[in-house]
Formats: sequence, C-alpha cells, structure tokens
Amino acid sequence: SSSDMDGVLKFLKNNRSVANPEYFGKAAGKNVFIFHLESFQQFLINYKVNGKEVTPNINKFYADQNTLSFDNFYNQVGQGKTSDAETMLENSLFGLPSGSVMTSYGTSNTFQAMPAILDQRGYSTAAFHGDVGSFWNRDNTYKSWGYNYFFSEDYYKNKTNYSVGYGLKDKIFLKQSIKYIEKLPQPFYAKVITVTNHYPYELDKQNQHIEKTETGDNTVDGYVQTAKYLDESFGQFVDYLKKSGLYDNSMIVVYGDHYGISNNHKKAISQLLNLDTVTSYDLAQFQKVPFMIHLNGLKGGINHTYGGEIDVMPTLLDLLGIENKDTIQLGNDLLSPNRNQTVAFRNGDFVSPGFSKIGSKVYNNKGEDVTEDLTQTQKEEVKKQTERTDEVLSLSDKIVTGDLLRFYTPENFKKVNRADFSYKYRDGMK
Ligand code: GP9
Ligand code: MN
Repeated sequence: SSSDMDGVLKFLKNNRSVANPEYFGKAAGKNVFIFHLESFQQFLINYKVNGKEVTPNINKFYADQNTLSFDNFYNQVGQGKTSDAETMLENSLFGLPSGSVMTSYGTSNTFQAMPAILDQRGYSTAAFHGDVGSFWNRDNTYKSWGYNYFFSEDYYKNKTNYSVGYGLKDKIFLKQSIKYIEKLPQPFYAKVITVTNHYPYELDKQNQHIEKTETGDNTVDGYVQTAKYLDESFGQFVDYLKKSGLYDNSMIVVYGDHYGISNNHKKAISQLLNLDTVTSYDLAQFQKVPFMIHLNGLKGGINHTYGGEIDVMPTLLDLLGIENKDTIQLGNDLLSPNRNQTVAFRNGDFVSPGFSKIGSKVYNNKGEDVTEDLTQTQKEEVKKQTERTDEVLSLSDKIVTGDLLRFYTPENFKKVNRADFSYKYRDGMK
C-alpha cells in the first residue's frame, strides 16, 4: 500500500550520501554512452594468455588519465542476469530473489529510470542491442523506463555468419549502430548492449585472435577468445567515437554485467587465477566487474571504494549535475566521501572493505575465515552490515512487487507515459 513508501523514504533519509562537490555536475550537458560489456569480469583487465594481453583496448581505456576506474566494483545480479544489471544501473533497484524485474514487472510497473529523467531534461534516449527486442521483455520495459528509441534486431541487416549465439556479432552490430547514433539529437543518452561474449563463448575461426586457455574445462576455455573479440569491437567503436568527435563531448561509461565463469568451475578458476585452492571468499572477489567513466577533463585514476551496480545511477546523476535528493535510489554515489561501502549480493551475502559475509562465514579483507575469532564489537559490526543488507534488499522487493513508485512522484519528475513510445521498425531505415 501507499504507506509502505514511508519505510522506503525513512531509509533513504538516513542512508543517502551527499554528492562530492569535486565531481558534481562535471558531465552536465554531455552525451552519455553506457557501453555494456557482456559477461565481462574484472580479472580480464591486464590478463594475459601465453604472454599476450586479452583485452588491450579495454586495458588502455582503464588506465587512461581521463578515466575513473573502480577496482572494487561488484556485479550484484541474481537469476535475472543481464536484466538485473540493467535494472540496477538505470533504476538503482535490485533484481528479485528469483526471476526478473523486467520480465515480471517491466510492462506494468511505474519506474523513475535514468532515461526518463534525462528525457525530461532535453536528452534523447536510445538503447541498441543485436538480439530480438523481446528478450528480457526489453521492448516493453524500455517504454516504462522512458527510452525514446530501442534499436533491436529488426533494425539491423543480417546475413549468414553475421550472428552467433544470442545475436549479431559485436563488430557488425556496432558498425551498423553508427548510422542510428548519428541521427540522434544531442545531447543523447545511448546504451549499447553487446552480446558475443556470452556463454558458450563460440566464435568463428576468422575472429579467434588469441589461443584458448588450457584448463581443460570446455565451458571455460573459449571465454578469453570471445572476450578478445569484444575488446577488438570496443576498440573499433572507440576509434569511431574519436573520429566523429563524440569521444570529446561524451561521458563514456563502460561496465561488465556479471560473471562469465560461474562458481561451478572452481578448478578452472583456480588455474586461471593461479590459486592453490579457491575459497568462498575468492569466489566473492571473482564477482568483480569493470566500471569505468571516461570524460574529457575528468581527473581519472583507480578508485578503491567498494560498490556495485546499484550505485551507478546516483553516481551518474551527480556527475550530470542532476539534483536527485528525492528520487528513490537504493545505491549511493561512488564518489561521495562518506558513503556506505557494504556491497549487497542478491542472496544476502555481502562484501565490504572490512568484513565479508559469505553464507554463514565471515572473512576479513585478507580472505581469512574469522567466523570464530570475532570480538564482540566486530560481531556487532557484522550484524549491522547483515541487517542493512537484508533491509536494502527487502525494501527493493517491496518497491518492485508492490509497484510502490506509483504512489510517489518526485519533484521535477513527470510520470512516464508508455504510449509516447513505439519501437516498431519501419521498412527503408536499414
Ligand atoms: C540477450 C542478452 C543475454 O539479449 O542480453 O542476457 P543474459 O543471458 O546474459 O542474461
Ligand atoms: Mn549478460
């Protein structure tokens, strides 16, 4: 009911962090690219196979003096995988304990998503993806989120060998996306979702430009090959952005949505990471994904704050200089000086700069199991973190399953009218 919203507002009042004045508004009025690296994990950054970098282009971007890169950024997805990542990134709401927000609630619920907020401030907003529009119910959900345009499979020329797995191969997809990007009125917010680096990591011979790893685990060893292909695709896209001038007047956000190698492949993971044994703590660390923000004139560097996908929207809105004190966001700005650094996983586990809780065990930041060695004060600290994690997850579930945002519209926000949007492809535009 509408009174459930009171609990949410009370939580936000006590948990919202204040924007960092050094960064607030630094990207005001810029175009925004959200570049989605499918199944891309942080360990790939600077990773080598037989002495050869797997992702040289992304590595270069990561280390660029105008890129803010985060090295303690975790994916927080559940069963909804990509769709959970998208939900968190653009709504600062979690996925569900099971299923997917986009599939179950994307059509019916009220949202206050980033595209809608920007649309209402003069931005054009578009999503690009080389799979069918209905996957994860994107074609309906994106209307609720305020996307003006959604360029999905229908908008792209397809021939034999153009596609693999879930859709168009990234290089072909990105190249064909350019003509639509060029027609978008600026400033724009554009989300580009790649897909080739997706399980089972298949790729035609011609595009295999690095050797497979040799763990002997067939579901793992092709991963670096499709990751390399994704890296080359990214490199080509960045070249285009530079040539077109978009590189200089855009904030370019690059992130990995979730793991590519699941925890069922412990042995292969130990070989890839050169570890004798892989603990639950190691597996939690293995959930790190890249999060990078490039902007001309931005002071870059590696930022060590602990955060995750839930924190992206507040971070970006602050960089864009959009006051968002009264919007409903469960994450907090990664650049805020006094932010809470407990990163909630969807199953109630958490990691933080101090302790991490994985299942019933508590680990310190050296990865040692300290469950039985905690002092009374430490126990209380862990308890507080556990409660906060549970609270933030259950508030998110209440918002989503109760469609609570329909009862609350922030100042300076107009409820999205889904009928404003149609994504139907009309012949002759390809
Ligand atoms: C398909 C793609 C894959 O369109 O986004 O989603 P995933 O399987 O990674 O959740
Ligand atoms: Mn995915």
